[in-house]
Amino acid sequence: MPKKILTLCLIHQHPRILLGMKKRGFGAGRWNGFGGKVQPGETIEAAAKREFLEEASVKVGDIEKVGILNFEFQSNPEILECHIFHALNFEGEPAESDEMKPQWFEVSAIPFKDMWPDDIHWMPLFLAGKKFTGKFLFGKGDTVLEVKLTEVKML
Ligand code: 6U4
Repeated sequence: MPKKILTLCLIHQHPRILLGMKKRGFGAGRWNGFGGKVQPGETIEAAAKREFLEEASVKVGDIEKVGILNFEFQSNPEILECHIFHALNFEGEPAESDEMKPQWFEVSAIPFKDMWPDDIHWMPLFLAGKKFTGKFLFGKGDTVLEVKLTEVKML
């Protein structure tokens, strides 16, 4: 089964979180963290930092891996393995790019209805500083058909 490694990196400075509106490509029209595909020869951490810089002009410093989620689609045999990071510090003012329009949200007002439908499941763990692994199966129209989510001590 082919597998694609993706990164997703979020800045959470309580009580706010930085999200970006994806303007094109996979997941366009949804608010999300920042990230993308890991390039050949690149570490997953390096990819997470590169994507944040490309997408929002933000230079993240220390990042911590907090989750690994597999996204599977009924209509496509390719599995997306998404590595989720919490950025502990950063430099620069978030700025719009061709791909993303960044915006700060209060954590009490995260726009889940305009996000990937898995986010509402794992975001509470993320916001609570927990680590997790899991698997989501998507059907037609990105409906969630199956959820497996486990809190873990280490990744
Ligand atoms: P390019 O090559 O830039 O056009 P694109 O197809 O836009 O790539 P890319 O590389 O930006 O995709 O990667 C998709 C991003 O969406 C990654 O940060 C991971 C994230 N993502 C994918 N599925 C997700 C899901 N179910 N839930 C979620 N984020 C997801 O929260």
